[in-house]
Amino acid sequence: MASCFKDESSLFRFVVKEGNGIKGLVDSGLTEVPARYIQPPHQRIYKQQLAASPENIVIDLSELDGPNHDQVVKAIAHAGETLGFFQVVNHGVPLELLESLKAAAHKFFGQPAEKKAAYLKGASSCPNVNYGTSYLPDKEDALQWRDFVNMIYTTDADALEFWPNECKQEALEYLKTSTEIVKRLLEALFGNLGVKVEDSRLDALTGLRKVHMNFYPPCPNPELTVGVMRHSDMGMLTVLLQDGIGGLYMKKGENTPPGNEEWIEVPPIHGALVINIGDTLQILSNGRYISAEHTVRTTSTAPRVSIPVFNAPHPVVKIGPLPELVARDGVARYRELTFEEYRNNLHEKDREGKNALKFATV
Ligand SMILES: O=C(O)CCC(=O)C(=O)O
Repeated sequence: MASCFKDESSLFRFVVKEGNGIKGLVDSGLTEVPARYIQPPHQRIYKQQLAASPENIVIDLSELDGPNHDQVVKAIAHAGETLGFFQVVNHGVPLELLESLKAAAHKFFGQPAEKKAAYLKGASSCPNVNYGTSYLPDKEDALQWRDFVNMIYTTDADALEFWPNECKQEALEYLKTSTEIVKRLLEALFGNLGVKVEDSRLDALTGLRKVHMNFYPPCPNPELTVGVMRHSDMGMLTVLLQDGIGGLYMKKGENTPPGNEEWIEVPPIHGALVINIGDTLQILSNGRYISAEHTVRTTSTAPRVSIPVFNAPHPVVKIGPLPELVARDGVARYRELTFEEYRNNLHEKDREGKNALKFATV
């Protein structure tokens, strides 16, 4: 442990309560990972678990407008059915915006702790902005090696008034341009299933939108820690920008028995965005599309940033398998519940892996 922390509670106060985050911990001259950050072995990924032939599907979204439209839809659907993730290029989000987003994230996290601490839960006077570290540090035995700032979208005016100055313009533009990607992908994914989902329903299913900036400082013992533990995203689709450091891993297949899991590294591709299927889309599609279980490894070399936009239903929106699919499949694999019920279950239980989906499974 860094010499200035005499025990675990002073470390916790410094990192979590005072808002110094892992960034502050690393800046304090840390040479060894504190015990509280050492993950149990089953959370880590070992070389022998890496898929021998990792599939990485990269889709040129501009081709949706051309003669290859049907093939591109098939490729999107295939990725959604088999892996639950893929990358997109020529997606319509300007490349300069992607660069300035990463710079804005570094600017936000590079500030003194007291500036960031203004957005800590409880301290934040800014509705819908939340800065923190790990995931639920009060409840976790082993903490995750990341700091984050989460910005929930309500209106442009609120975003411009309340989101942090260091990143609000970029985050808002990213949210708006990536919304277009989400619409087009959902159209393709539902179209492939032969179902038409009305625009108003799609808006409700993706109406809770958040820009989330993750900052993973370099870690002295990357083999002992994780940046983010294994989980799947709760919503419909996630659009994620990662920098060139690498470290994002997706689990191959859904039902592999423990011990036989294979993980695929999602290689950083300049200008590309990663798309993850979330649990809600798995439920709506009656299991045809699978949400991507993923995790992030840490590295000792340089800080990494990633910026997902989560697109989830409004809390009161009911989620359940689409009736056309239940009729066709002859079975509903999930029960209907509100997104709030689903989300609360996720917060109460261990978030590990895809445990949360069990709550909705019939
Ligand atoms: O950093 C990444 O690449 C993934 C981040 C993530 O999974 C999350 O924020 O939930």
